[in-house]
Amino acid sequence: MIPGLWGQGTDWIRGHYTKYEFRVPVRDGVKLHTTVYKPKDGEQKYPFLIQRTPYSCSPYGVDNYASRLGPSEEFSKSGYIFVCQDVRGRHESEGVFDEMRPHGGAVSESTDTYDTVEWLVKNVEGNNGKAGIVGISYPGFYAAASIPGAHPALVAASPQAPMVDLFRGDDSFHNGAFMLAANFGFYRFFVEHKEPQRPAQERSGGFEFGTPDQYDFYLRMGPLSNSNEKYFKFRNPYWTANLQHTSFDEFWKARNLEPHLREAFRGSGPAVLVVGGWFDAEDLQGPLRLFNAANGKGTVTLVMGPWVHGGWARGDGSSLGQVRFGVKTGEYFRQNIQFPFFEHYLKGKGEWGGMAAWVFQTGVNEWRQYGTWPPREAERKTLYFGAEGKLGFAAPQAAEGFDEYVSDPAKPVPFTSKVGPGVPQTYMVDDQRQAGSRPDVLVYQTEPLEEDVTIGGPLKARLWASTSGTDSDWIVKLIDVYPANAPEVGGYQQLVRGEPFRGRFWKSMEKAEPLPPGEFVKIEYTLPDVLHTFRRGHRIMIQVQSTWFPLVDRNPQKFVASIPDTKAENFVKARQRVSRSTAMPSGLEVMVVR
Ligand code: PG9
Repeated sequence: MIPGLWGQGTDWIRGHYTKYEFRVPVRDGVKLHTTVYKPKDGEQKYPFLIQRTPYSCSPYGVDNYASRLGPSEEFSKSGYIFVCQDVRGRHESEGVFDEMRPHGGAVSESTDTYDTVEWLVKNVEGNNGKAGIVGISYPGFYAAASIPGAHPALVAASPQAPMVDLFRGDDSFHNGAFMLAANFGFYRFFVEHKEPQRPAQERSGGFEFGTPDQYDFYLRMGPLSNSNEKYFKFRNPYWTANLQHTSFDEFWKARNLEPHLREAFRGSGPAVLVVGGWFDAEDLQGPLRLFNAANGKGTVTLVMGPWVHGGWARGDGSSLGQVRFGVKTGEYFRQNIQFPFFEHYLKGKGEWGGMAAWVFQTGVNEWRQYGTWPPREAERKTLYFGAEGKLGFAAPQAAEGFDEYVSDPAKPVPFTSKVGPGVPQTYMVDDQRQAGSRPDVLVYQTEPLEEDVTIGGPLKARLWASTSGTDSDWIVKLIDVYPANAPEVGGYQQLVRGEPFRGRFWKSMEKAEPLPPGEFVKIEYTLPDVLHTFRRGHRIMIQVQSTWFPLVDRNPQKFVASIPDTKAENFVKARQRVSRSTAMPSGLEVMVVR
């Protein structure tokens, strides 16, 4: 859900558009509630711009007008036939809802979109025979799901912060670690709204944490099993599914859109503008996965800007937390990228560059266009951990060497120093000084840089690590350290990218296996892409820790069959070691852009 969007206001919309409501029949006879706003000027033909959503096409009733239409103001002024559809099983639509409904069955989100486009083109007068689809977050997933098996009239799709694989990096799990606070908040609100017996207060998502301090709330909640016992009461099947499916099993594989996208990009289909935020705490992985699925085929452009979840749709995007971007990145995207893309493909107006990536380079604050992503000229290098907290591109020379700390699930490392409910989205650029000063966080940093260093593309953490336990989490964070004399932000340690890995998946995401206690094993995983310049005079820092709470649920550090079912007594302290020897070097592989 994207709060705080701009709006033209109902009066303006009523003056320029006429609203209709239809019940669009799809192939199995289910009828989907569909709202259509048509420009009043009947002289011209217009394309459709569709959004499909689980969050409601309210207000309902042909006389009740919305206060905003389209992804930005430019669209309603230019003239489009705006379509909003409640997806199957949500709000006014018939049928049964399924969380990220698997693709490929007799009916899917792809077939529902196909049937809708077919119906619209035939039944709504004054259309030009072309349709586009756009959406952010869950609606972004529906835009992505429209690509495989797309209707020929669907010529442009813009999935924005789409979930593509809920287990492998989107909202639910990151490398096997459960994103606790975000999902707890989301599933309090995202319930089976059609279930009649549910108390109204629960349906509206009302929930009292009883404390402003979420760290304290989740710590007192104890093991995940208590979440259902104490709060959800087993009444939210989506929350329960997250606790039942804790590996990359058939449930998650069926919901992974990636193989279907890969297949779709081999054929002809809509032009795609995939959009994501470098600092999106929810679905940063989805846009990158979608783009990578195309693998250079199809007409696909990746846009990544310095935004939180959906941040490109509202505000001017000139800053985030303490970080200033110098330019209005949100406005730039809406006016120079999103609007021209749809105008070109749906109305044949203007040019569209056809570049592979249109991305914002943080650190120097400039937009860049590349013919490939990652940029072809990027060179793979490793930032190695060294003795006494040193970090550098030279491999370690010492035959022996490691650093260690004790990880205690009873005193996990907070992911933010902010006290408050929910996940503050700015944690993605938060100051990491509070973490680095703890004894259970390892810190490695370069000397102040003599020249700018730009990193573009995915990052790969490669740790040789051991635990005295039999299961363990590893969290690797890449940080930009500002010089002590930087105005207003002296010494600021800005998180650039951080990602957890749940040790039990050291061999495969499909099957958990205990770690051999006290033995160094190789832990290797990918952190989502960045395009960031560490400026001259700054330092590059990497921190390693084993808890990141309550962003990530706690690992008991003792191997158990199911973490969400385990009891408090199984959560134990563990001694963690990270090797930095010649034979077992640890570090972060990055792609350096010249
Ligand atoms: N990114 C969102 C979400 C989807 C599924 C599970 C949890 C969160 C959303 O806000 O639509």
